[in-house]
Amino acid sequence: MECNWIDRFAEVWKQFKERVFNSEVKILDREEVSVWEDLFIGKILPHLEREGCLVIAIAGGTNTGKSTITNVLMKKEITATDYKAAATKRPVLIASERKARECLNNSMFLEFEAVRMENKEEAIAPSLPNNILLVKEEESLPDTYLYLDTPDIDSIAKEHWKIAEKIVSAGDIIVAVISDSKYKDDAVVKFFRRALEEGKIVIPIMNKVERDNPKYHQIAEEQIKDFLKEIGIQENYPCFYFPRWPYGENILEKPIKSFTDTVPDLREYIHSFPVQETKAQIMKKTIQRFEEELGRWYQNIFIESLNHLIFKVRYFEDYLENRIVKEKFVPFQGLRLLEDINYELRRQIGYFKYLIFFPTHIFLGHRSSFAKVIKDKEKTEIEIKQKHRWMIEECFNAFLDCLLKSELIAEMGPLGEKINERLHKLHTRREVLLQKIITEMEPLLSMKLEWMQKEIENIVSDILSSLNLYSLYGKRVLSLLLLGTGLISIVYGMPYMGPWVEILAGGGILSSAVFIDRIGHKEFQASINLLYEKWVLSKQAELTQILKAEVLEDVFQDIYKYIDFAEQFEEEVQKIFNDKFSLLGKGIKNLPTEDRVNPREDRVVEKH
Ligand SMILES: Nc1nc2c(ncn2[C@@H]2O[C@H](COP(=O)(O)OP(=O)(O)OP(=O)(O)O)[C@@H](O)[C@H]2O)c(=O)[nH]1
Ligand SMILES: [Mg+2]
Repeated sequence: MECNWIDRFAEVWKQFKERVFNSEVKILDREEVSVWEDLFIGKILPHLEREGCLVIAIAGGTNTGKSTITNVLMKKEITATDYKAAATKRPVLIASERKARECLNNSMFLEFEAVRMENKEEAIAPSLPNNILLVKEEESLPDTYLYLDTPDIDSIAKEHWKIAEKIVSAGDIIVAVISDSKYKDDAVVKFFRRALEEGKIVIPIMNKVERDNPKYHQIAEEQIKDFLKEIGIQENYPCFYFPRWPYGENILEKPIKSFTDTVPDLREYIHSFPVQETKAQIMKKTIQRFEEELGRWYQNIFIESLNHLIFKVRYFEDYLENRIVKEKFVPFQGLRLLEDINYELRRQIGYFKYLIFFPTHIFLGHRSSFAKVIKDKEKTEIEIKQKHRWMIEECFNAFLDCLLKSELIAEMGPLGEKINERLHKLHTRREVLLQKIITEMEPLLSMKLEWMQKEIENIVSDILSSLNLYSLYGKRVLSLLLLGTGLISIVYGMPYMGPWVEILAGGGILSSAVFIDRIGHKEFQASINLLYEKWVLSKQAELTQILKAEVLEDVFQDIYKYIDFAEQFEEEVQKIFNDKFSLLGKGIKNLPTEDRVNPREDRVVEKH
């Protein structure tokens, strides 16, 4: 069998599980995972490492006689029986010396901790931990058959269900011990139906059949057929029965007969299954079932919940960026920076060149706002600082309020409660945190006027290095030619034209020159606006980043961590299973942001 993927998946799953289930916040449900995990850890993994052996699990409802039947099969009083319900508390493995040793080395039943059973009463002792598997050596058994006495599957003690499920996942042949009072119980029927779906061989045995009365024998046969129908077996199938022997009688040597004489005693029947073929056949079905269950969980639960969390996180990130920072934080508001950029531009290009480029714009916006405030530099700087602080505070408060009131968080159940707890903690230190955010943001803003001046110089250098001035030169040459032609036509006249026509034509050509000049300037200005806008956006992005790191990543830390782990897991799983199963169709969605968080179209520049 090709097993490479199994080992790789085991490693990837182990890592993911350790990270996710050890975390305080529960995002994935263990119960939902166990549907395929029991099969994987309980059956597929341990099978890989060793040559075939069949595990025969004796299972059934409370008090039906599972332990008694186990003992009869072994012809020895190995496991304790009791008249009380739910007596067997922990599973008991009975195996040859070699297999018992393997099991005690904890390499066969990975979900259990195997311990040697010193005396049979241990199986009914209530104090042992849930994950204990009691191991009893039995020299009469060959290495190829291992027997398991199990706790009841319909117990009042809930931990028994889980144990029994795990044990049945680990089993190959399940002996279904039923009694006349329990053979159609819902839990019992469901349990064996699932065992069949997993490809196990189910052998039913009706226990405590009244002896010496053919009528009861017949009733038992009908009941067992009914049971078979309930669990989904229609055809003729070997069924067994065991009489209700009187107390005190030695029943250990008694045969467990089938209803038809063609099938031997249960012990012989079990040992007649060819080990390798039976194992391979069961394994194939188990893997198939594992694939189905893993696929179902992966698609419907894992990917769904991951997408859901990513959506929520992105919702808040977008809200912070587009609804809060972009609306409330406009760096150096009131300083008319765009004009300063134009002023600086003219300085860097040189007035003469600028005059050539844009003759009609030479007098626009020619005074720097820095130059205007330079007289009262200190006061202005304090004002700028204060204004920025207010803007940052406003963003911080708005974001915190948005989180505190968010219905999206309230909808998240226990995870939402944890987030709210963190939010309230953050709320109590909001002053300190705000100060921290301001301190982080201020150096990024060039708060001093001369720093700002430097920044503007840099923006202008960027503009000049990125602009295509040649196209401007082209336009300029054209507009100058037109200008010249217009002037010549007015001053010197045009051949064969009257004076009025000359003035009109000359005026028209001059207007075209101005028109081209205006278009040139407009395009030029648009590029400046764009670069300026980029600069504003980069400052806003810096504030968004700080607020995200200090607020969102703190209160949503569990979700961020989980998404990180889950995405790594998802990537690995994709790699492992891509060619193997068609279970990973959907993947993580590239989630569109909702309308309510659509970035606003109104550009920041227009506010200036
Ligand atoms: N007389 C008689 N009693 C039986 C027979 N089989 C089981 N019992 C009794 O039924 C009771 C329960 O038997 P167990 O073998 O402990 O049943 P179990 O299914 O293992 O029960 P739990 O472990 O509690 O779920 C015990 O008191 C047994 O002695 C039988 O063939 N004849
Ligand atoms: Mg028992």
